[in-house]
Amino acid sequence: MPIGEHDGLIIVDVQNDFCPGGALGVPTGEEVAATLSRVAAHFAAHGALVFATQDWHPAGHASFKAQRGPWPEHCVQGTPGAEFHPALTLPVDAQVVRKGADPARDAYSGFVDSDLEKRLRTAGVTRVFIGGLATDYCVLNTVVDAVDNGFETYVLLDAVGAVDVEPGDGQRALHLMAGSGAGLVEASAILAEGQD
Ligand code: VGL
Ligand code: ZN
Repeated sequence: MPIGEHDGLIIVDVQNDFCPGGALGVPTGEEVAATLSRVAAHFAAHGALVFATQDWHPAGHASFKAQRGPWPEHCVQGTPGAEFHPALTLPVDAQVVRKGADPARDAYSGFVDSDLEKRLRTAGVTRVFIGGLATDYCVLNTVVDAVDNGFETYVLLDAVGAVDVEPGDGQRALHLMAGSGAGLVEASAILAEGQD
């Protein structure tokens, strides 16, 4: 699948807290980071922009267990857990989009309480490819919102990883994304383009 200047890559929440050793570690987090680094370089080399979202909660966020939310404390602004995983290498002109900063409500989707949609439109992006963490929460919600906002949307099957609170959550999320109108593609197929 050839990548061009109207394409955008959205890398969702590839942060230490969603990788092994983190508060909500996805077992394959580091592989996802490495794969997305290669995909990001490929996009940059083909004139396509890269956006990276960052879950960015204030201390005492409503989604934390201490506040009767569903999650352990994670991705607190300015802490190591909120930093991008060291295996994620972004192009110099990548745009970072922070979300989840409202203390009172959660924002799984990169499009909620952020200017991601405006940034994509400003850049002339019409087609988006989405990978990252976690398949069953922030990837799912970002993908569904991208479709709802009218972007031609693809999920990078081999560049996502699930929290799987219940076994099968990640697989169910992929079915929901496909059902919402997103396409499913392998990052490896994009990277193979133009290499023979
Ligand atoms: C996420 C749970 C809580 C995610 C963020 O990035 O998928 N999951 N906050
Ligand atoms: Zn969060």
